Amino acid sequence: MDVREIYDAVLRGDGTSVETLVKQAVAEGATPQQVIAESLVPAMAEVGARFERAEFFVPEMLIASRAMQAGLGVLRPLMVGEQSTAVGRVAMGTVQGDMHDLGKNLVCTMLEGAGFEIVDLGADVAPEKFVAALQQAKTDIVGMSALMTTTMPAMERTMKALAKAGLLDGVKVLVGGAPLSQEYCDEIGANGYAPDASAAVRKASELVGAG
Ligand code: B1M
Repeated sequence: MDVREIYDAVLRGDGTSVETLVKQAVAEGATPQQVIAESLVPAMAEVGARFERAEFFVPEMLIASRAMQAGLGVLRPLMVGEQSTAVGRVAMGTVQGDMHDLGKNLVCTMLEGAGFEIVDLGADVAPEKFVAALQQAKTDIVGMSALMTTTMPAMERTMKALAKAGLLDGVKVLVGGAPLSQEYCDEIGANGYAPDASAAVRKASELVGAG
């Protein structure tokens, strides 16, 4: 099967076809990573490009993202292994004001696949919610995702809230999301930046000393 068919189905926002085609691709020997890298992620990049050209609007972006999520739903069980002892515990959320959660979900799935235990705080996570999550249970890493330049400052606010609550000792902060950079990571005092989900796994392993 041509992975292009999955790409086209995501662009059409046809979740049912995406689900069927992803199952078919896997049955024919494609790896989850291949399907993600060669069809799902490029399709969302094209959705973004069409949005910028005013060919797509928010509803089209939304149905395309649901279609991609349907594909990820098929792949998730194949990527998440059964490990008896966790490599580390990660509390992960998309920062305040930001509803984009596909990338964060993908990072969570890949981390789980690599043996991390995930506490998924969801999207639009206020600094206080990150603080409360860390006060509730010890985590090795706090992961923050931001997809918009306008929500990047929420990462800095969260860093400050964590520092004020005395929670930055013994926990590493990992950040990521399309508009971020290593420079921004350094600027806000986070411990690691990853441009994509595979890099997030490498960086998280490094941060807990397992890399
Ligand atoms: Co929005 N959106 N969106 N959107 N959207 C972007 C981000 C945008 C770049 C589109 C564009 O203009 N080209 C633009 C932001 C511009 C800016 O920076 N200021 C934008 C805008 C403007 C908006 C709205 C304001 C539109 C409006 O209402 N007028 C609005 C904002 C809502 C809000 O958050 N408050 C909005 C809404 C939406 C939808 C709800 C419709 C939908 C999101 C659905 C969802 O996530 N459940 C949506 C979508 C789908 C997109 C695009 C098209 C695709 C994002 C995506 O899911 N990509 C996006 C354009 C684009 O990115 N080209 C766009 C696929 C995903 C797998 O990749 O999220 O980059 P990504 O994650 C990667 C890496 O970034 C990294 O690893 C992931 C996997 O490899 N990564 C991490 C991410 N988090 C990480 C964390 C880590 C490490 C790595 O460690 C912790």
